[in-house]
Amino acid sequence: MHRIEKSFISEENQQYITDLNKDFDYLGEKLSRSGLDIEKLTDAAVKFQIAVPSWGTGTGGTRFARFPGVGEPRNIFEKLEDCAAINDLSACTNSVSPHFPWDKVDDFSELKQQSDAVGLSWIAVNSNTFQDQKDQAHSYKYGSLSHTDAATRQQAIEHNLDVISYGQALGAKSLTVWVGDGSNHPGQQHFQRSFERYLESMKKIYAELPSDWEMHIEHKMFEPAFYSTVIQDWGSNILAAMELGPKCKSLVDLGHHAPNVNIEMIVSRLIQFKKLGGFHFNDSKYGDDDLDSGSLHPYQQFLIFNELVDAEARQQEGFSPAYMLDQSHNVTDPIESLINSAAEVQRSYIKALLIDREALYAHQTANDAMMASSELKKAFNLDVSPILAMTRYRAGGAIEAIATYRKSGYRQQAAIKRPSTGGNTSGIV
Ligand code: RM4
Ligand code: MN
Ligand code: MN
Repeated sequence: MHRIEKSFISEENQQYITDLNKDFDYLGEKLSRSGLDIEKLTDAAVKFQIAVPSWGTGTGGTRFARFPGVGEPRNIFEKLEDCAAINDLSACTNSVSPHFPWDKVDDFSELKQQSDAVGLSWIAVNSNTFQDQKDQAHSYKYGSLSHTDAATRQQAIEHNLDVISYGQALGAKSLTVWVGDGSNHPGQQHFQRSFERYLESMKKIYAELPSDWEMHIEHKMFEPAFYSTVIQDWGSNILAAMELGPKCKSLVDLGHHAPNVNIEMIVSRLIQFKKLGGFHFNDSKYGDDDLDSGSLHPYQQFLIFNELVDAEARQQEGFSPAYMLDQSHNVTDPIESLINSAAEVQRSYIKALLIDREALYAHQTANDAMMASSELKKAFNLDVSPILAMTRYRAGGAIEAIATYRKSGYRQQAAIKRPSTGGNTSGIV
């Protein structure tokens, strides 16, 4: 397998460790003045893991074009190599979320062996009924699980059941369902009937879910349907999840909301009703742009983690969300974007751990808006980079992950080993 040697990473770390130790000690001293233990924070950061989407390892592209990079992975085995490189450097991405049929192979035990060998596991298998595959009997042009035609719905149901069986072979424990079903013209679709058809189909999938699995529903405001989508918002999402049962939960993709929507409050509601299944982290300015996590709205991401850490601290029942990235990398090397994004999400988590919860609750009770918001800002404004770097170092990753990646020549070697085949099915997400 194409890999970055551990010995190379530790040699590279040597040039940074002296400065890191100084920065870490300084930060530790500063934090201790507020009663915070840097070692505890570092332990928490070591435990924090976020999954990489297999489809994110290739250049995404837009509806207009895709400009592929060199040495892109051409199949799931090569995507797995890239995921291993990301985890070897970042030390916080030890699982992969695959997408079918893009990642379908004949022998899943071989794939499982490869992932075991590089220390990666599989979580959240994704179904795809938003594209037609060749030799497919019924088209998804007018929908899939909610289609007006029963045979098309049945085909979409069976695909989801197939995906569950692939996931079982890989040791995954959840199915994520996102459908592009919706309409482009007012009047095109009967809102209630299409939602009823969707629920009827989903009930059939839910009934076949292995006992230790969860099913996660992902909503999306628009695209490819530009007037209405069947699972448009968190309202439709949680209604469907409640209708389906306790093993069905909502998944929050940050890019799938209307601009200015208060996502952190949605997260709080989902936590309260035991319906938070997980996240697809990314960032966006206009719509589902799938920009790198934290690249534009790091404060929003921090506020989301404020809710998550709060639930963790209160030991909220039924709280165990799955963290995943879901981004489209158009102009960067996907490996670099994924390394950076994972660290940015981890950063939000660590900063949220700095919040003095007792003080915050007291300010909330006293209706002291100024002090309550200052409490959050105090945590957000602290630079926790030394904790992130020390976490990578202690977990065997790279102190300077991007610089080490570039120096390793991984992409240049991939360009030689993986000559372009002209197509990458998972582009344009
Ligand atoms: C969608 C959505 C889903 C992902 C596809 C590829 O916009 O975010 O999570 O399965 O893209
Ligand atoms: Mn998504
Ligand atoms: Mn999306």
